[in-house]
Amino acid sequence: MSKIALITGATSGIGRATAVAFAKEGINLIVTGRRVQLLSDLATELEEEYHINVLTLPFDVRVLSQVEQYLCNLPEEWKKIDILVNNAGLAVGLDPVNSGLVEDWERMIDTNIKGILYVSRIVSGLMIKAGDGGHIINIGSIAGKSVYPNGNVYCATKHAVDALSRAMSMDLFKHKIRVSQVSPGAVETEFSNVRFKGDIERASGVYKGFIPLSPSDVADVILFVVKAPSHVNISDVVVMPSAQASATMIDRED
Ligand code: NDP
Ligand code: 8X3
Repeated sequence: MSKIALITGATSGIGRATAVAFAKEGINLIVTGRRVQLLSDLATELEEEYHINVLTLPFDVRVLSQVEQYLCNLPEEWKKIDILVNNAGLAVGLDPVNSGLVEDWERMIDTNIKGILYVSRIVSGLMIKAGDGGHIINIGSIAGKSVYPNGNVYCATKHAVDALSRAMSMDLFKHKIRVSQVSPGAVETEFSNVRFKGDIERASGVYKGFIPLSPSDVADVILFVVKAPSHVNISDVVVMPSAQASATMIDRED
C-alpha cells in the first residue's frame, strides 16, 4: 500500500518542493497551508502528473481550533499517516530586541513553535494509534544552531525546534516513530519576501552574488532522510550553500 505523508506549508518553497519530490515516489499527500488556491493548484498538478491521491487542508497552524478541526476529522482512508513534515514557518522582521515589533515576535513564536506542537500532538497520536511506526521531519534552520545579530526571536524559535526535535525523539522512539531535523542555510523561496514584508528588492538582495540552495535541493535531503532503511534514523542534518559558512558568512561575487 502507498504511504501517506502530511506536509505543512506546501503552498510554497521547501514544502512545495518536498510535495513534488514525494509525489514522484508515489507517496500520497496531505498538503496544508493558508492559500487555498495554491493548495488546490498543487493538488491538481500532482494528481495529474504523478497519479497519486492528494488531500488539501487549508488551516492556519497557529490556530489550535483549526488544526483540530481538520486533523481530528480526517477521512478514514487518510488517518494512517506514515510521514509528517513540519515545514510551515517564517521569519518576520530583522530588528534588534529593543525595537523589534511584538506582533512580529508573536507571529514567529505562534507559527514556528506552537504550530509544530499543535500538529505533532495530533499526528503522533494517530501514528501511535495505527501502531505501525512513522517518521516526523522537522524543518529547523542554521538559525537553530547559532544566532546572528537582529535574528533574536527567529533564532530562538528555531532553537526551540532543535530542542523539540530531540525531545520528540525521546518521547516517540518507543512507538517506532523516528524524529529527524533538517536545518538549511539560505534557500531562495518566499522566506525573505515574508521576512521583509513584501520589500522585494531587499528580499532579493539576500541571495545576490552567490548560489543559494533551491527548494528542491532541500527536498532531496528530506527524501534521502525519509528513504533511509527503517532501522536507520538520520536524526539531524545541516545543509548549506557551498558559498555560505554561517548565517553571516557568505562569499559573494561583486
Ligand atoms: P516560504 O515562505 O516559501 O514557505 C513557507 C510556507 O509556510 C508556506 O507554504 C506558507 O503557506 C506556510 N505557512 C506560513 N505560515 C503559516 C501558517 N500560519 N499556517 C500554515 N502555513 C503557514 O518559505 P520556506 O519554504 O523557505 O520555509 C519553509 C521552512 O523552512 C520554514 O520553517 C523556514 O523557517 C525554514 N527555513 C527556511 C530557510 C530559507 O532560507 N528559506 C532556511 C532555513 C529554514 P501559506 O502562506 O499558504 O499559509
Ligand atoms: C533561514 C536562514 O540565516 O535567514 O532560516 O536564519 S537564516
